[in-house]
Amino acid sequence: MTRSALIAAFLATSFAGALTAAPFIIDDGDVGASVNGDFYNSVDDNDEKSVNGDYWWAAPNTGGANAYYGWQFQSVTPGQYDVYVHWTENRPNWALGNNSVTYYVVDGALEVRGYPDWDISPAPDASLLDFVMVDQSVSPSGFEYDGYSWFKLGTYDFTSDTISILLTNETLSGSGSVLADAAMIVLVPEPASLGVIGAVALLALRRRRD
Ligand SMILES: [Ca+2]
Ligand SMILES: [Ca+2]
Repeated sequence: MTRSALIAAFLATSFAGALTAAPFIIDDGDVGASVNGDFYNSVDDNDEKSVNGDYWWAAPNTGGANAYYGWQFQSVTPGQYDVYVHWTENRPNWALGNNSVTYYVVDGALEVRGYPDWDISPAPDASLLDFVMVDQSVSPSGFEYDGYSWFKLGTYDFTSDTISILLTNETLSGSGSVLADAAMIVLVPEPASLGVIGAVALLALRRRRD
């Protein structure tokens, strides 16, 4: 094998490695999705472009009614992940999105509590990594996957095997709806694994020279 062929093989292997990190998506209603409080289910009837044609909406909690939506990715390989969310892009006028919606990123599980709490919160042994305020009055953007536009909340190191996203209807401003649709995680390939592949390629190259 020539040096250039080895490099080509190395690049192909690295690229294949990157491709194995397929995104995981949890849509509303899927296993791992949970809802509590005053969220209401809706289906696309006006080309809203929600994932799988459905979504949930809640009025902002200024009226006092709380709403919670959670997405839990379970049995994942701990590591670094890019975390994305999608909300409904086009909505009937009565359900315009709110401009101050907060998503919470949690390393660990969520606790879905019934009477008398009716809420969803990070489990006692989970860690809150971040909270990100987004403007749901405009369409999500930044990353295209599976025919949908996604908004990246961030890149985080997860030490547990459960990655959770929590959305509530607590907002700072705006009268529009809080929209719950889908969440997506993408494993970031470890530089170390690429280093191992490179070392193997170098060893093979050295062997050819010996
Ligand atoms: Ca669904
Ligand atoms: Ca959906």
